[in-house]
Amino acid sequence: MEGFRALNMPRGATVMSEAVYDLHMFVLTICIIIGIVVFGVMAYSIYAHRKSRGVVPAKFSHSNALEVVWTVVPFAILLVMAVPAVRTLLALEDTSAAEMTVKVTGYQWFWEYEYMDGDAEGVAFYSSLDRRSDRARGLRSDLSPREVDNYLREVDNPLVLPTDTRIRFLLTSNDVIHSWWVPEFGWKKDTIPGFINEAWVEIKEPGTYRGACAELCGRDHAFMPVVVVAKEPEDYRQWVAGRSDTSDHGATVAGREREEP
Ligand SMILES: [Cu+2]
Repeated sequence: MEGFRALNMPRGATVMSEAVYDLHMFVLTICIIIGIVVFGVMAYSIYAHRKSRGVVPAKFSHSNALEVVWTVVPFAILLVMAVPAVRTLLALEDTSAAEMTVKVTGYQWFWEYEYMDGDAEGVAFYSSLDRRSDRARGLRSDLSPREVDNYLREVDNPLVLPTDTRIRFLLTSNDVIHSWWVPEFGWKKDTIPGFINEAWVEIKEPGTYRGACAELCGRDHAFMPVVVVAKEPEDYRQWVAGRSDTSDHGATVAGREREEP
């Protein structure tokens, strides 16, 4: 059963990813019922009305009643799917009533996170590929990717967020288009130079959530993973307290010296 479930879309870890999952299951159920009915009628017709039984085909060519039915019924089914779909889409885009805001900036090839308000205001840091992944990715490296936990899926400074909190993201870029993507959050958003996109999450369970840049952004596109560590609000506050005076904004990127942008 577990293997079978792996074929389905994951539930994700946020309020919206679950809403998206529920919508997906609702529409999928309707599709399966339609599939069973249509193929069932087809199979029955092929079997019951076959030539060898001597069935004589009907000769009529038009039926107003039937045409009305096969127009109105699909239309009604589409409406039944459209209403919850639009409702979910609007909720996904509604970044109002956020309890805190994090600004995400894409760079070639790492991320910057800035906490915009609350206790964490002023906390800002770069998040780049962890050193062991960076070492192992070289062609003639002494370190094998097999020896690295979460190879290419680990960063030096993960984004730390509180659970059960409505968090707004402001997403932009400093050079080319990137895309910030954590599959378990149920969305991905392009980060575009000169534009600010918005999105939001409310993470339900503490844990580590991994993603990646999802927009081909140049040579090291494959080497800018996203790691989010979700903590209980109390643990998050402790992290902020221990963090705010030691912003390592000037850290190096995976071992290489880098200019301050
Ligand atoms: Cu990128």
